[in-house]
Amino acid sequence: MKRLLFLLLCGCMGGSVYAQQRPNVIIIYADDVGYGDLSCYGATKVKTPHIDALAKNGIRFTNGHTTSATCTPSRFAMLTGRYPWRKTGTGVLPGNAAMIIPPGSPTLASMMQQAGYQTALVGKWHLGLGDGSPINWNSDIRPGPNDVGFNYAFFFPATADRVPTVFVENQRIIGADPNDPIEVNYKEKVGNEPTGKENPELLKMPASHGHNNTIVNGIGRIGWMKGGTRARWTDEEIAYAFTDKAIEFMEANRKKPFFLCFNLSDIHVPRMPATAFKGKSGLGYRGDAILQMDWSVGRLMDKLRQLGLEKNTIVMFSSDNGPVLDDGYVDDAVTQQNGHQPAGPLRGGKYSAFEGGTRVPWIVSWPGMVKSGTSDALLSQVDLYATFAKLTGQELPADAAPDSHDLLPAMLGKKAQGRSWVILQGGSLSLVQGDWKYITPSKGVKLMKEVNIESGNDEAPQLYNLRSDIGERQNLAAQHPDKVKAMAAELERLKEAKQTR
Ligand code: NG6
Ligand code: CA
Repeated sequence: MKRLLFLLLCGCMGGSVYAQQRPNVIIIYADDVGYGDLSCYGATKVKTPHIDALAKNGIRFTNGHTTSATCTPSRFAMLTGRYPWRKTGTGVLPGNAAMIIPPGSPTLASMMQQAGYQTALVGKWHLGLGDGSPINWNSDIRPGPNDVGFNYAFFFPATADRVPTVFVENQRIIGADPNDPIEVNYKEKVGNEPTGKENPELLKMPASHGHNNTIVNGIGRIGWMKGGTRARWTDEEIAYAFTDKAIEFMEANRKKPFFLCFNLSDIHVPRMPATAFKGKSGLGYRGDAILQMDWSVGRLMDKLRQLGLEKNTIVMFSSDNGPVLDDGYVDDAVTQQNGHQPAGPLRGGKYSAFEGGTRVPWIVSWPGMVKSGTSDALLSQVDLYATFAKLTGQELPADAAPDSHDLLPAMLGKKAQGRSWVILQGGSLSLVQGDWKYITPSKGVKLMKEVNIESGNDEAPQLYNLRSDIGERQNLAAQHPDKVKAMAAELERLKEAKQTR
């Protein structure tokens, strides 16, 4: 039945019918990549040929959004189809946090599983592990990605700058050693290894703020760990490790439909790319990490071609939040910025309520099925759940994905319009309706001065016309009090509603 629905859908879309198999889906989800960080989005100081090729053969969206200006909430929304601010505890998580998606609850991945897909998570997780009791890192770690819809998972628990700095395959840490048990703590130091605070002379890359706890691979981290000496990663190999695992999964599942979430660590801090990329961009390690990210995308695409799957695979590329130059390490992103504009024409960046926080690159390629081009349809990553449910011919159960809209026609370029409205989170919440954006007044978040990003949070209401002022320079709230009132009321109504689909 599901298969039939899918075939019917293909028929309706007017393309050739891919009767041989449902399309594979790969979501390449980069970390902290801004709207202006790719050459296909206007970057001139750095070149991203492999991602540009995806854009050239697919659709490049100019109004695609994360739900939030940081990682954990954006990832939560993408997997659950639910706005993260509906649930407490969905902010940036420490590396020993409990999993914030209840095991067994419906997710984008479990929905794809039900449609008969083999599902995998490869890369960054950052949605917590375990049930809230202290995690025993030396035995099976559960619940985790396998309990929310992923058949296979190869990941690190939080971020590259947070302990534990280890890879987990399904439930086990790779290289774990019972004679050297791992302990993790976010409150106080454990073990007697040097920390960035006590022994800054041991660092190969100094911290600019924070990141001064346990030193791993010459880099100070957030949080303390001891043990697991053989399990710890070398930052320079992270991109290789993830890319290799993604490719292994594609090879092993080439005969089945597969769904791969490839969550790159690039270009999040600490930026410590492989030797092959160090110094190659002229923009410091941040630019080098962009080259490394592009290389990972290129390897995946090569593999798809080799496996003969390029025609029957939807590849999407996006990012989890906007860009930041100094996110805590002295890595020359600032001193070698060299005119590069990571948010392109947008104001703000990571953490910000301005467009730089949530408007991100978003490319969809499906050779033969989507016509190449550009689209300014308004999309949110919270919509992927309902959109891929439609693609695979599935009804959403009543309790699933309450905020997810089916945007399949827009995502495949059959329709110019996407959503008519969306809620964005960057400290305070914003409502976008058509051309207008209203940012709720709030005391808001205070960003460290080194981060040097405008939070966009203000105690006065803000109203911008994004069509005429994409850089959000002119606050029109005073000129349009009625619009401010109406949008504030609508935002309240949408917040109160349990479901917005
Ligand atoms: C911040 C970290 C930053 C980064 C961020 C999460 C400090 C001073 N800053 O608290 O480095 O890790 O959290 O980034 O610790 S995210 O992309 O995962 O949301
Ligand atoms: Ca991020």
